[in-house]
Amino acid sequence: MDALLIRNCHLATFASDAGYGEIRDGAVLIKGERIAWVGAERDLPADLGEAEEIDVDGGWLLPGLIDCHTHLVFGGDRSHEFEMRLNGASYEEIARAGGGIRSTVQATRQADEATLFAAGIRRLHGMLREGVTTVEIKSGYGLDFATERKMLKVARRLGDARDVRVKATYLAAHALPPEFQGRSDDYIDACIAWLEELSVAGLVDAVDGFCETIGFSREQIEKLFKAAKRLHLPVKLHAEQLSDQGGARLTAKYDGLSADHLEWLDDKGIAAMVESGTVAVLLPVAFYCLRETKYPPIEALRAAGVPMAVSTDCNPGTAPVSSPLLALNMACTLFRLTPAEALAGMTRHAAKALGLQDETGSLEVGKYADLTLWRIERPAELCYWLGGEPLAQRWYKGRLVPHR
Ligand code: DI6
Ligand code: FE
Repeated sequence: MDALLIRNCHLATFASDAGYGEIRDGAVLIKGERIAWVGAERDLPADLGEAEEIDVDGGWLLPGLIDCHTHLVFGGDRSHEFEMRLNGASYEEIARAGGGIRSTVQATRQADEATLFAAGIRRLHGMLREGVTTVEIKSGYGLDFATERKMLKVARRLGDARDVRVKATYLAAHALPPEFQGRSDDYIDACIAWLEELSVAGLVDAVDGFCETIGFSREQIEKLFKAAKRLHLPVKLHAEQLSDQGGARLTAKYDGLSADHLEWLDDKGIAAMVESGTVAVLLPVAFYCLRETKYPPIEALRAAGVPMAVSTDCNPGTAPVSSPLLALNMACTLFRLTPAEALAGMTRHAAKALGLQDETGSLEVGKYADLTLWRIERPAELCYWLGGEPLAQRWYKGRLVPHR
């Protein structure tokens, strides 16, 4: 088996729920696709066997970053709505007037697979350049069977085309398409029928929805979650983004992987998430772009011990961004996460938000060797510096892979 020893580095392992899990003057041994040994270099066992060695000159080694909530496959863009908002219209007003998610739906329906793939790969490159080794990609701009399938296929193809793990999430319950106007219950039934077919085709890893006054009710989402459970698919939810709908509680009831956004989350929601082990996914770029003033209850989540993940939410409406490092900065600057919390939120806790906690997200023996090497003096720099391309190398499943 191929063995590789990375030495002369500092490690932020994120091997426990607290802090960076820092090891100065560390080394990592990779065998095949997995981490075989991690620790201080002076403790390296004498009987390592044959291993290729690389000296990385005092760089910092972290787990590969995990962007656990993105909508990176879509047609068109929404810069005109950005302009409308600057002229005074609100996100809800634009949505009600047929803009918002629906305008991206129209553009995504019209785009062929090759166009969606080409646009998706450009955004994916932005993430790889900043150390991403796992990304979740949602459907939800098709809202009909053919286009939802097209989006999920493009997500799978992106994972095949680059050295990155892609998790595909079915988000047909994102908005009501015009052909179902006034018939939202019928639309949920259609979403369930399509889900059955798409999951049999192996295109779905998890099921998501938008539980909101401009999205779907708790009862409608519950019906969808029941169908997901019948198909043995995990669930997650856009919950409490614009109002308190009890979405986090509902997600917890179905042992959801994550509840995401959470600006309006209350104490009952937090208690339910503790009970079910559901991750809180924080999306500070959407908060910033919508100029929200209602903050997610960070201190209460922290006090309750709910794992907090941080993600880009890369989407054309509320988070036109493909920079995970910018999301880390905003998690600190806007939400007052510490850099250690923010980085754990894009490694360890993001893995849990995708059900991958035994596979990736920390530097621990047995996990996939998804690693990033950074030209920094300390990990906090990754949250502090805006831009700057600090990534030196990226390994995916034990292989050194391109990041540009
Ligand atoms: N909440 C969001 O922030 C994204 N979806 C959602 O349910 C925004 C999607 C969009 O505006 O295109
Ligand atoms: Fe989202």
